[in-house]
Amino acid sequence: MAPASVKPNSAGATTSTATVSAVSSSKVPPIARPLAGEPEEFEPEQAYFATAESVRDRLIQQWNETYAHYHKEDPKQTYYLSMEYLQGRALTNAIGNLDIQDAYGKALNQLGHQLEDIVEQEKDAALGNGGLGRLASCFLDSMATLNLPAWGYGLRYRYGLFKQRITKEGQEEIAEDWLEKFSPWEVVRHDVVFPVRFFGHVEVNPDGSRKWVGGDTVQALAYDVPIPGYKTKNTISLRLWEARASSDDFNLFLFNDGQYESASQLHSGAQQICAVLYPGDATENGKLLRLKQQFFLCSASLQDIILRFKERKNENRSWKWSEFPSKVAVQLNDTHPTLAIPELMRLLMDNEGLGWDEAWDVTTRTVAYTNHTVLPEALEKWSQSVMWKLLPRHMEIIEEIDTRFITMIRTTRTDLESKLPSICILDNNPQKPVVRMANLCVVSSHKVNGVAQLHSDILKAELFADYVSIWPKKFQNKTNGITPRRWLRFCSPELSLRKFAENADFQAEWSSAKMANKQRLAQYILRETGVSIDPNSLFDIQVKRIHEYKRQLLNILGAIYRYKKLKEMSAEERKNTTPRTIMFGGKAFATYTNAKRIVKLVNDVGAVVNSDPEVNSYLKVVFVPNYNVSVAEMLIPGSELSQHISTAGMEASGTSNMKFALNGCLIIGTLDGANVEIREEIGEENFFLFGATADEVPRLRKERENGLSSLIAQFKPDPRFEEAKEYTRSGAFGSYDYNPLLDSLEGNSGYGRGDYFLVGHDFPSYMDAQERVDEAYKDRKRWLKMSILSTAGSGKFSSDRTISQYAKEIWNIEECRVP
Ligand code: B1H
Repeated sequence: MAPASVKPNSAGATTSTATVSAVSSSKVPPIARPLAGEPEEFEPEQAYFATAESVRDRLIQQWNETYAHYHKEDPKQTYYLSMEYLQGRALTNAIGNLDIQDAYGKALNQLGHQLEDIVEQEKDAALGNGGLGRLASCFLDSMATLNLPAWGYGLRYRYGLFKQRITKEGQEEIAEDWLEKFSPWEVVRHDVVFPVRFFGHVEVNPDGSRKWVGGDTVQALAYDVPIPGYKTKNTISLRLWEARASSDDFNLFLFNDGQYESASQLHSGAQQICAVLYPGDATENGKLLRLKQQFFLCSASLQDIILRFKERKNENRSWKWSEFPSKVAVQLNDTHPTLAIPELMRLLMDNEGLGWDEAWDVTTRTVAYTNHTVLPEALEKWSQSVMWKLLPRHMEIIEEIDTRFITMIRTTRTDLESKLPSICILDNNPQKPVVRMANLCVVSSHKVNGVAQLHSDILKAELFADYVSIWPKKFQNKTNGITPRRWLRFCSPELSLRKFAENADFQAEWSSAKMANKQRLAQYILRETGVSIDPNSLFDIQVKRIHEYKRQLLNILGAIYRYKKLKEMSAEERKNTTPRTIMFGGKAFATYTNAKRIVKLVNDVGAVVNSDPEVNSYLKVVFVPNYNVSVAEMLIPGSELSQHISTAGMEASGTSNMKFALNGCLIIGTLDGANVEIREEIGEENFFLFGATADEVPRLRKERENGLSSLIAQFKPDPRFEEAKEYTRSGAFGSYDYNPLLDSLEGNSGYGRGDYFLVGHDFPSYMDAQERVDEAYKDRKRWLKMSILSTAGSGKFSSDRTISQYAKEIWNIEECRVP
C-alpha cells in the first residue's frame, strides 16, 4: 500500500497538463503548462500551477524510489497520527529541499516572472489550529530529512482553519476554501480505500468471540502528499483521509422515486465528516461529529497499517503478530487520536482472532502518547452514552481495559486504591459519566512524553504523578523543535556564530540583513493594514493563538501604559525614548468571547495611537490580520523582540519562541515551557526575564482568593497596572465596553476570573523588563551581540534533534536512506 508506482500527473488535477520545456534551452527545468495557453503568456497563477506540477513530478519520482527502497529493506516504520497539520505553502519548501532554486528561478525569469512572487500564489494548507499542528508538520520535514521510515496520517478537511478579517466589530471568521482551485500537492489514491463503521451493535459469535455489525459505513479514501527531505532523496508521505459514501449506499430506487433528499442523505452525512477542522463542540451534534472525525482517522489509519504489515506474508517474510511492535510504532499527537488504542485491540481480536492478552501486549508495545497541555478544558473527556451509541464495541474494550487496570491496582498496589477515582479511565459520576482519554492513553501506551522539560516535570509531579509511581520508566521528555529549513531565513546556522558576536564587520552585516527583513515587513504591513511603520523603530512582535493564558492582555496593557506616559512627556523627553512598533497577530476561537474582546482592544488601541501625531513616531500598535504560516514567514525574520509571556506553568512548550530566537530576535518572557531551555542555551544575560515562576503560581492564586480577608497575605496591585486599566475604562480607545474584559483581572479567583492568569501580579516586573529592553536597544553593539548569540544558541531547538530522540528513545527505528 505504499504510494509506489504513482505516475506523474496522476493527481486530481482539474487542469490537464503536459510537460514541456518552457524555454528551448535544455538547461532549464521543464515547467508543465496547462494545455490551454503558452508559457510566455502565463498569468502569475498559471505560472504557479505549472511550476508546482513540475516540482511535484520530481517529488513523485523520489517518492517512488523511497517506498521501493523501504519495501526492499523492510525496516520498522513510525506512523504519526494527528488531527492537525499546518503545512503552509509547499512550493518554496519543496524547491528549497530539492535544492533547485536557481534552475527554477531562471526558468521563471525567462517567462517574465520572479520565483518570490509566484510562490505567493499558493494558498496555505491550514489543516490545524496552532502550535500542535505546526509541530506535526515540522516533524514530517525532519523525519524525511533524517531518512526515517515514517508516515504522517491526518484528515483532508474541506475547509481548514478560518480566515480572519478585522472589521469595526473586531474579528470576523470566513471559511477558508484552500481547495478552491485544486492542490497540486496531493495525489488521490483510488486504490487505497477502507470502510469505517459508526453506530450499530455487537454480536456474539458461537465461539464466544465478538463482532461489531450494523450501523452506517463510510469509505475512507487516501490522498497522499509528498514530504521531501532536505538534501536527500528520501521523500515520505502525509496520508490524508477523505470520507465518501460508498456508491451502493446511494439509493437509486428512492432517487428514481423522486425522493432526492433521502436518497442522498448518506452522501452528505459522509461529506460532513471531513467538512471542517474541529467543528465547534458546544452542541451535542458538534460533539458527535468531532468524535466521528477522530474515529475516522484512527480506524482508516490502523486498517492501512495492519494491511501493510500483513503484506509481509505474501513476501514470505517472517510473520507473527507478536512481531508487530518490532515493525510498527504509532505515535498519538495528544489525545485526539486515542481511539487508535481500542481500534487496534478490536482489529486484532475481532478480525485477526488474537486473544485479549496477546492483543493487549501488541497494542501497548506499539502505541506511545505525547501530552501537549495541562489546561483542564483541553483534557478530552467523552460522554460515555455518546460513545456507547457511536462505538459500542470500543466501549466494551475500554471498560475491559479499565476493569483490568483497577484489578491490578487492587491486587498489587493497595497503597493507590484511594487514588482510583482519579486514575481509572471511566469517570462514572452519575451526573455526567465520561471516558477520560488521557488516562486511557497513559494506561495503554508504553511511553508518555511532555514537550518541554518544565512541562514534562509538571506532568510527572502533578497530572500523572500516581502513574509515575506505577510505571516510573514510562515517562519521558521530548523538548519540541522547529525545522530550520522553513524557519531560518536570516543566516547560516553552520557558522560558529559565537566567535563573531562582537566582531564589528560581522555585526554590520548582521544588522543590514535584519534591516532588509524589517523593510520587507514594513512594506507588507503597509499593504495589509495601511499603517506605515518605521524600520528604525524596535520591532516587537507577539503572534500566537489568542488565549487568556498567553496574556496578550498583559502586552496591550503595557502598550497602553507606554502610550499614556508618552502623552504626558514633553517633546524633548520623548526624544530620549526608544521608538517601538508593537505588532500582534493571532486568531481567537470563534466562540471564545474574552479572546475576541482582546482582538478588538488591540485594534482599538492601534487606531488611536497610530493616528496620534504627538506620539506616533515613538509608538505604533499594529494588529496583523489572518496570522498563519505564510504570515509568520514574513514576520519572524523582521522581528527584534518577541513576547512569550504566558502565566508560568501553562504553556506546555511554545514553538514560535524557538523560531524567533533562531532568527536573531530577543525574547521577553516568563519561565514557562521551552523559554526555560532557550534561556539556558542562549545565556540568561540575553533574555529579558520577568514574572512569577510555576511553583509560585498556586500560592499567588490563593492570595487573590483570600480577597478581603485582612489576616492573610493579599495581592496589592501596582499603581501602573491600575493606571493602564483606568485609562482604558475611561474610554480613551473608544466606546466599546471593555469593563467585562478588565473585570476578569479583578475580584476573587476562579478559572477565567479573579485574574486567574496573574496579569496583575506580573505587570510590574513585566514593565521593568520592558525598561531593560529599551535601554539595551539604545546600545547598538550590545543589542547586536545579544541577537547573534540568540541565533547561535538556538541549535538545540531544531526538530531534527527532537525527532532523533523520538526515533531512538521511543520508536526504536533507524534511518533507511535511499541510495
Ligand atoms: C497545544 C493543544 C490543543 N496543546 C486542543 N494542546 C485543541 C488542544 O482544538 N482542540 O481541541 C487544539 C490544540 N495545542 C500546544 O502544543 C501547546 O499549547 C503549545 O505550548 C505547544 O508548543 C504545542 C506543541 O507541542
